Amino acid sequence: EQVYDAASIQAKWQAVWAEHDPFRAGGDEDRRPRKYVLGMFPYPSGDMHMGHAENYAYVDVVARFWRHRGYNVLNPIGWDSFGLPAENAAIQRGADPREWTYSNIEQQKTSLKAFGTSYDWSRVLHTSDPEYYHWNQWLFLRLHERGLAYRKESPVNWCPHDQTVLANEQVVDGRCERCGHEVVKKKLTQWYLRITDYADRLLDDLNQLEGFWPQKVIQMQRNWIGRSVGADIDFEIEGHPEKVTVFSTRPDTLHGATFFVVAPDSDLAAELAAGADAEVQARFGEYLENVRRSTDIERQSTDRPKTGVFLGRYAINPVNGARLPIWAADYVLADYGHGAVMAVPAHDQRDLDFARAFDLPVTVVVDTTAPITGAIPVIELDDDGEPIEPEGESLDSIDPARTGVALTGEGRMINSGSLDGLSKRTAIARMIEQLEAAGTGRASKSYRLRDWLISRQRFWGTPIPMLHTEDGRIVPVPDDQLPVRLPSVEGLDLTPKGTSPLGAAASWVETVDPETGAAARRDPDTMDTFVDSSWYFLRFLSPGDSGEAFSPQEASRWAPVDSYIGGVEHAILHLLYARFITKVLFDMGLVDFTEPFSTLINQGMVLLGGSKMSKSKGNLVEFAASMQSPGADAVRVAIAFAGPVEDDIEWEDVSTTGAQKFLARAWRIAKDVDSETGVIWAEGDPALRRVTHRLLADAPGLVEQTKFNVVIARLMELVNATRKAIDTGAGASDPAVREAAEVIAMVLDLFAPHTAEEMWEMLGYPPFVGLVPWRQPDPTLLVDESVTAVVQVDGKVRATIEVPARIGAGELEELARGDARVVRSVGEREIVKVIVRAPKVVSISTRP
Ligand code: ANZ
Repeated sequence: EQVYDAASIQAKWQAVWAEHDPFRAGGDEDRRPRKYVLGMFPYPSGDMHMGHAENYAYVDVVARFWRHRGYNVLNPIGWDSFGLPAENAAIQRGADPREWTYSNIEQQKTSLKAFGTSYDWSRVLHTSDPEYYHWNQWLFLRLHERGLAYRKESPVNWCPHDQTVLANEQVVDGRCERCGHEVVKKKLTQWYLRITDYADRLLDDLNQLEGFWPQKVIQMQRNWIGRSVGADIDFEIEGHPEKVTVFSTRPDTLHGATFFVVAPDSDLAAELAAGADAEVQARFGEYLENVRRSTDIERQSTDRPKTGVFLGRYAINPVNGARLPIWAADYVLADYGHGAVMAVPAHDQRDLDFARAFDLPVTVVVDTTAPITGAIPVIELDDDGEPIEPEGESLDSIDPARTGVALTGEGRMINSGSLDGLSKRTAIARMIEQLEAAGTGRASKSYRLRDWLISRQRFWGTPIPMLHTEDGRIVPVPDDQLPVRLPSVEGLDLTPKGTSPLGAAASWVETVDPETGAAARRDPDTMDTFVDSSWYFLRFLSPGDSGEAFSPQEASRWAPVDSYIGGVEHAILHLLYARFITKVLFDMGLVDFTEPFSTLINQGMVLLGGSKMSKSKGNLVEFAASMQSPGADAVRVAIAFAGPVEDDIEWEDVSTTGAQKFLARAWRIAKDVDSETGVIWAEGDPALRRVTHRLLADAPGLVEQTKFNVVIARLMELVNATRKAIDTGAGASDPAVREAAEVIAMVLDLFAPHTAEEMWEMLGYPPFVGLVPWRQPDPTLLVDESVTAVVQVDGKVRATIEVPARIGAGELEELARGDARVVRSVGEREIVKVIVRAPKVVSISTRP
């Protein structure tokens, strides 16, 4: 007896697919509508594990689904092959990062093919190929021309272990995202991309993604951009030539400002301290030393005792001339707003904590006990349900100076001159008007988002295509001299030293200014790899094109990506950068859309023993090994069946044995059915046909909602019903059994493509089941089963009616009242009561 042999089925179909390449996207001549399905491309940093498998399995479900639905599907794959993981691994092994990277890519390609993925393999790209990074350099030059790439010296996040600069996003809880070492600040001159110019658009355009991206990701993007609306207010400083501006979201509270705080690590703090006496200078210097050692996270922590130094200087409140003592305190950050705040301790908790720590005055300017018109009063009830008279809460009883709790709620302005009596909202607007009229302030916005630092002092990345001339100019490498290729690694020491290893490649670094012919040096830094991944989805549309980064025509045909699938770890950085670059390309007229990814699907993580699978934790279930046993299809089914896509999967709870049994059961159905095609479905058993057609009707919606596990559950239901029909019902020759077997093969293709192809062949069809159009469900088979409802009038059965089993009470009542027999029996009498127990009984009572 022939048995289900996963390994040989897998090998057989992979060879057929490799030969015929059936999943290549259609070209210009293809008239079908298009879908662009993309999985976040992998790093070639070693062997792949079940976390990767999960991603590729889901991507393949979506790609295969749209093919069945009649779309011309583009589902490409490439490698994000520059970057630190490869470089570090190369350093540890003393290998050439190039050789190491490309051999990993080969290994991963083999694994992905063994997984039965339906990629268009003709479009593979590697970001570390000069053919690719050529266009990173091109992109950099375009950004530079538009003033969006610039250099500045600033304190940067520096990982002393990896000896490299990190973007804010790569610092997690004050530590290096890659190696976990504590990050310190260091001053360097670096290249930045001006993403802050796009802050408003990056924020506002999130609205169009609502409902298409996970809400969590949209919120993370919003928080990361962090737009605050308020005012800039200018303060005179005694004995200081220039005014100092602060940003405040609460300009209404300006009369309540009782002191002034500057970030200790700001230039302003240094200037103010320099003008103070020797003792202040000494104390400030000591304080600054301590501050330098703490991270931004620590500084913003609310439960940390407030520290600070009085600088012996005063700021003048522009509305009332009050003298506000100036302090340097680390809860104010140098790089947010203007690095200085007006402190309003009555209404800001951080300011209040500080005021209480240093005995500074607290002035209440918003009476939060005063009712605001339009606000709905909250009336509390006592145990007897009687309203409790409000305590008559007085401003005194909630005095922040005593309670330690700042008054941040709604209320009416007091102690604020002409603002008195106004609500917070009106007062904010009024104060901004007054400041603008007096020329001492203006409406303003602040953002948490910072410009994107892209310089890396590492070898394995895209060289920045700029030259430093002998006379101190910085000039671009001309387009026709791109790509600036990485030199050979030979003779270079890659161990991190804080300067780029490329600087030591003398014959590479030393060149000439293309305009003057004078000596010049190449910029030795390489680009953050997030530059590479910010536009790769466009390169897939015309890979290998040596004349341009991507074809705008192809982009307008295929892009934006319809379904983008990947891990939530990329919720901020990668997506934000890709959105930014897309908007720049839009402004350049190269793409006709402003958001790169129309739908985003985030899969959960695969855990082993409760923690994320990762090489560093050594808890990998290796991908390549699992392809041998239990096999690709079983792994894919088990993953998709393990739970909702967005949930984490505990690998120990995943049953590949269960999946194998299910696949064998499905396969056996195809084996038992005659290989005779072309039977007349309508002659088949209607009960089984109903199960089949309900799956055909429901699965598309379920797949679109990424409820893959439910689709598998429904497939299992159909497999069981079909087996029952074969063994104890209509028998294997019933057309309904054959129909069910065909539908099982087609839907199973989403999850277990090898088994599905095998079934399809056993059912007598030529390949490829992956390209078979979705069968239309027969609407007559989707109608519910019917039941007989009884209608009584005054206790006597007057009618029976056939109704759908799932009929609602209202609908049933309407049918009953409209039935001719019921109408006759009610006659002229008045109906006083109708009791409905859907779907079985309607009982009508009447009176004369
Ligand atoms: C006066 C005030 C009164 C404030 C009040 C708040 C409440 P978000 O919402 O995060 O943007 N601030 C401004 N620059 C700062 C900096 N560099 N470091 C730390 N704090 C800073 O916060 C804006 C508020 O944070 C600003 O509004 C300012 O305090 C403070 F009842 O001004 B506010």
